[in-house]
Amino acid sequence: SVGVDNQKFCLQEVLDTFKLCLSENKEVYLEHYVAGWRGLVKFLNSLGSVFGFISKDAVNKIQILVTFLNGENGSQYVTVQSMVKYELDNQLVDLTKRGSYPESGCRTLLRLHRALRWLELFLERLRTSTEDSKTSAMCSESYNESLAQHHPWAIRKASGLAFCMLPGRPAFFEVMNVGPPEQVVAMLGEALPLISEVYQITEDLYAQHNLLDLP
Ligand code: 1PZ
Repeated sequence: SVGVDNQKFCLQEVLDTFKLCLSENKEVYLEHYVAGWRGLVKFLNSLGSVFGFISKDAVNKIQILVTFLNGENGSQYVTVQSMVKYELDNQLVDLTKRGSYPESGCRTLLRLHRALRWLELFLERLRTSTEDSKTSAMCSESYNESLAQHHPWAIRKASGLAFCMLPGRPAFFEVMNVGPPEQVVAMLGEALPLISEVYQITEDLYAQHNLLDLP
């Protein structure tokens, strides 16, 4: 029910979407990957408008991928594996500098993939946090260990300011709408291995094809 607006938001449903991402032979379904991100963006929006510049970029990237999925070559975009093969075989990716394909599926998904690493680190910190832990600190530590390495100074600065506006841990757990803190912790403990697996499979695929630094 991700994306159904007349229903109360629940982060568990969003994280469950990542369960659907993996096929039997461990390929990543783009449709569910994108649905997972849609749900996360919805969650981000519910935290306040200061995160608008972040969700705007995520929405833009989601939209690029959805357009490929629904386009005439949509059948090539069913999984991340088939997308990579199709775009590389047909030279649809700018490999070293921006050129004719500034919005390839491969480079667009790579941005979300890097953000998924941030999510993994952040949720793990959240899971093991205590009542007096600061969400802003957990968020910026996770960011510095992941996405920040790919962002220029201005974006790092803006992100740092936005993190300061995050609600405290109790309010943050409330917005997740999962239940009491123990239940949040249990839910995260279940969701995280799946998110890690989706991340690792994508990471290995991109590494194997030398795509981890796409412009
Ligand atoms: C709960 C707090 C949310 C914190 C989210 C942490 C991520 C901060 C990311 C800041 C992104 C700033 C806006 C745009 C950045 C783009 O330049 C880059 C690179 O794309 P390019 O310019 O090469 O096209 N975009 C990204 O790195 C993708 C960022 C997606 C972030 C999605 C966050 C979803 C958060 C879910 C919250 C549970």
